[in-house]
Amino acid sequence: MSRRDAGKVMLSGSAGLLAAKSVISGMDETASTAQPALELWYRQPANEWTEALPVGNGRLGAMVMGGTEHERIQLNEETLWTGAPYDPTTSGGPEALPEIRRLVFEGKYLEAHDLFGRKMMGYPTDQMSYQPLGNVWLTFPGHQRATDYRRALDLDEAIVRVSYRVGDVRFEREILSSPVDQVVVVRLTASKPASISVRARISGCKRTDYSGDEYYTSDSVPPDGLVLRGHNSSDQGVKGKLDYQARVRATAEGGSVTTGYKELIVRNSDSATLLIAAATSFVNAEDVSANPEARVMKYLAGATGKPYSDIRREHVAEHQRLFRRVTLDLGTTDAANKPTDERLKGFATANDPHLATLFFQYGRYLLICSSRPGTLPANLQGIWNQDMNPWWGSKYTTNINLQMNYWPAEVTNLPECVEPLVNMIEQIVKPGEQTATKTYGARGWVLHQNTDAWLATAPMDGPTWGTFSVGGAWLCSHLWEHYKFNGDGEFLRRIYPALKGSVQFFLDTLVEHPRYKWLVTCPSTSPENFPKREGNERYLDETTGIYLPGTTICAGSTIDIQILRDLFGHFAEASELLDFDVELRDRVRETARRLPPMQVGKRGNLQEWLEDWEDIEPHHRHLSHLWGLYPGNQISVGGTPKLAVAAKKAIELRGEEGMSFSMAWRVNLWARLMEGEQAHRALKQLIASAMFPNLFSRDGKALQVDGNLGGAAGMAEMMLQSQAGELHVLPALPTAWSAGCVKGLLARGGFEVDIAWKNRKLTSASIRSKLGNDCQFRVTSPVQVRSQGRAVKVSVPEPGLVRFPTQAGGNYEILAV
Ligand code: FUC
Repeated sequence: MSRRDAGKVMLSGSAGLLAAKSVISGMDETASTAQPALELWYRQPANEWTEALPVGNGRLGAMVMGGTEHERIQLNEETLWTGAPYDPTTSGGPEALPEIRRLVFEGKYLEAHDLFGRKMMGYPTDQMSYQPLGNVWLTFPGHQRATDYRRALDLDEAIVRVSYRVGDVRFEREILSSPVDQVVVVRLTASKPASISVRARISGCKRTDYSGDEYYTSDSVPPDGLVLRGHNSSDQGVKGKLDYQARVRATAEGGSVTTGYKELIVRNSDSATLLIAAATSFVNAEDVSANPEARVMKYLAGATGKPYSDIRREHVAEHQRLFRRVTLDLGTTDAANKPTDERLKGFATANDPHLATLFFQYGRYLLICSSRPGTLPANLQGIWNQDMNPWWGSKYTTNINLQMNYWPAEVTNLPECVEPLVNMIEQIVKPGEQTATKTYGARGWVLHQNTDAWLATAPMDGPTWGTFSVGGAWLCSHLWEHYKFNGDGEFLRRIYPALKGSVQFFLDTLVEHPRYKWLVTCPSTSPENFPKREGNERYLDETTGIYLPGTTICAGSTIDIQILRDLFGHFAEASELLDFDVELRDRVRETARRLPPMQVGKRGNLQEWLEDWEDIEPHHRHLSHLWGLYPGNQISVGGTPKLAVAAKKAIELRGEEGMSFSMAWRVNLWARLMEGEQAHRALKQLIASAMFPNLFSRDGKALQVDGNLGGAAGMAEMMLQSQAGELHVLPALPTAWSAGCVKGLLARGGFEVDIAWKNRKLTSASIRSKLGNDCQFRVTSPVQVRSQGRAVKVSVPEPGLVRFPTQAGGNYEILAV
């Protein structure tokens, strides 16, 4: 199907119609040059996994290397983790807690650290790891000498395409992971009949290090298939209880399909289609009783006999239903004609605004491909992982990374993609209650700094990391944000118990600080950052056996308090809206008043801790104390100018470099400070220095998808903000994006917004009101508001703000006059 044909598929939805214009024709009101296709492309196959191109349907992921003679398609199924349902929560915490607190308040941090490690830490100390499923290997005899090679990932169709020439025959390969048919499909075509010959094998993965009691077997399934059967790995004493299976089935037009020893053989066909299905026995975090074979056979039965053109069409339509809601044009230069790896190499010095556009849309693509309704949330690597022992276990790290994955979801018009996160939060309340009771003697629920597919909630990794007790409270802010965007009262009712349970935990565990008299979390930490304190030196941590620069343990870190201020505020508002729990609401408001204020330190910085400690590592990757600026909204240039200055200072003290999630966070922070140039510098730094050739963001050596997703969110934040009860368009526009157009961003209060600008000035905005709320719109120069051809009467509540009523379903044009 050509690009133009694909466009027809999506013309059914109204949002799609809008989007179609600029994507299909490449034209736009403001852009002078036609936009190139939204694709990552290369002139050579991938050598490394971090050059391969990802597809995914939320559950089933594949990385395509694109070799000509030997193709490797690396597979993931998102529920394949090590271990089995387990609860690492230990008992004995409540008895030790008063002593741990006393030690912290007396400044005996190392003693407090060790006691926390002995009495409150979960066991095993680490959680379970996300696993690769296997590989499909394709051999195309005689294809080693290919010419005219091209490998591309089309973001608009969610298809990887590999094409090349051997002799006078042009070969093309398409690979997709269909959310409709729940299979990965490999389609092989050639320009000459009878040219497709391929041998396929499938293999699983083995751990080469410890705890290797996992196994797999592979075999052919005559007359047309392969099967992989396997069992997952035990991990740190948690016995593996997951079975998995994958199957490949081939159909071909012309020629023959047969099987050999562990091989599937297609000979002399005109074209061929391989269907790859996979599943595990995972049902949920408590249940692993599903039958993977039954699941796989069902997926295969559904897709077998369906023409590839139908599978493809339905796949593309379902992808575009989400993907095409937002279009972006920041202008295009000649650099856009180069392959993606070359563009990346030159990006630090090049003028290539279209690469930023591509990066933005890639972020949206990766979220769509790794988090769809009914799936697990996107983990540290989304769903793409080839390692049995991946960095950080490829888990759900809840002291920034999981949350950052969802930063772009609302504003870039992918609210459905949040559903897996909402679901996880609902599910995690139960184990979180166990941990609250057994570890703290408290009501409600708690989640610390990490979780996994089994929803472990205990403190983990050692006291330096595990004293972060607001991971769950932070997740609750995502529930609230989802409500702010969709205004759905039913949804508010649905999430209320999770908010309430989180609130209850902190009502029971906040303690009065003996010196300051504020209510504080204790023990606490500011994620992973070691303050300079007397006695903080090289220290052998007895829980993990590793040397640390002292301990991070403290009372009432700034991030804890910021998160709790929001949690309490959101809960109080929710209980008011739903008319629930009047007494509890009063108590929560009273408690919120006793939280510490944010403080400014001696360097003019927003303090990271209650005390004005400096950091052992001043350029530390986490920016936790800036939570109140972004993702929170407790610091703003207009509302709290002194704190905004202190926040700016705090960002500056962290320096201008860092790995991907750190740079992505900076983009959002600078955007909130309305510093477009700084936001753009951070974005350039992120793209130029923290990306693999396949545009996967990296934390040191490994993929971490948070940098992609947080970066995309930051770009949206530069173009539209709505956290202050008003639409603020172009709040942080850099000179590099002097003209442009974005369509389909979402704002809190139920608005969908298109914005066009020239010379860094708004030319027009178009607002679709979904809920009929009044719209407040921030302006820097006079505008006219029109709807259905008529002027709309506006009021001016304060200089720089216009306000007008809207009707649900109404369209409003804002025109610069
Ligand atoms: C936090 C970060 C690390 C990494 C890990 C997954 O611990 O500090 O850099 O991102 O999460």
